Amino acid sequence: MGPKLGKVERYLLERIQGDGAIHMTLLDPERVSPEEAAAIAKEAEEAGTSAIMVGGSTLASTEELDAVILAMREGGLSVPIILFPNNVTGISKHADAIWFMSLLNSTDPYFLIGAQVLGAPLVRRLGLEAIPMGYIIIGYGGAAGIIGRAIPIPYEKPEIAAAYAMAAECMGMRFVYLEAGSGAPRPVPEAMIATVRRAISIPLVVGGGLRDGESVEKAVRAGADIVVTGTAVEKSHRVGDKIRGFISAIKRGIRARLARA
Ligand code: 1GP
Repeated sequence: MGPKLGKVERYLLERIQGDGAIHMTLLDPERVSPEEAAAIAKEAEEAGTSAIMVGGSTLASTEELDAVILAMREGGLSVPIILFPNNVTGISKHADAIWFMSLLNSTDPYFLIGAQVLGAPLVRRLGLEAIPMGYIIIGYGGAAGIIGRAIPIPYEKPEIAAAYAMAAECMGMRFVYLEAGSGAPRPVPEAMIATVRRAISIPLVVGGGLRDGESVEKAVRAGADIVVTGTAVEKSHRVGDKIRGFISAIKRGIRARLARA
């Protein structure tokens, strides 16, 4: 008997199966106002993004988080809103689900299990769907790496990233996220994505520093099932065009993957 999957997780798996790989839009309540978030999310949904992730490495205000999510809801969003928490303050009752994650290469037990212990009773009480995920910081790492006290895995050590990903799968986590850090000058390298992809059978999420179609295509070609973009979308004046560009890149990446198989 397998685990009973929630609605959002089933939806993600179905979309990955149907499209080959999917795009998610990340919005940070410290970088966008509720009004901006609502407008970006709506445009992103119309352009084909599969879900909106909400969170940020230094987010401290649950009020700001709630306001952003409520504004998106009022805008009539139909794709799921998934929390991407940096801490217990990243939990909102207005979301559809939460990436219930452990920062596997943190040196601080708080980010491995401490915050999760504090947050789990609230997640349960609110009835939030928890999607277990192993979170691994790569290379640059950005604010997530510093706040999470990670020892980032060097870009040229894919086998170490694969070992972490295998450990995540062996521990029962159902997604693995390779995170180069928001705004990373260099995204997770293709060779690392490919090595991790071969090492696990659960879906692989890749994010950090993906700012153009070419980097998204490469990530998907190498084996990413979900690509996450935050900065590129937040900074764009034409969100719809930007996301459509990413989705075309995903399709090219899938075609290249299939052609190789
Ligand atoms: C950060 O992976 C995400 O947590 C997104 O990074 O802002 O560089 O797109 P960007």
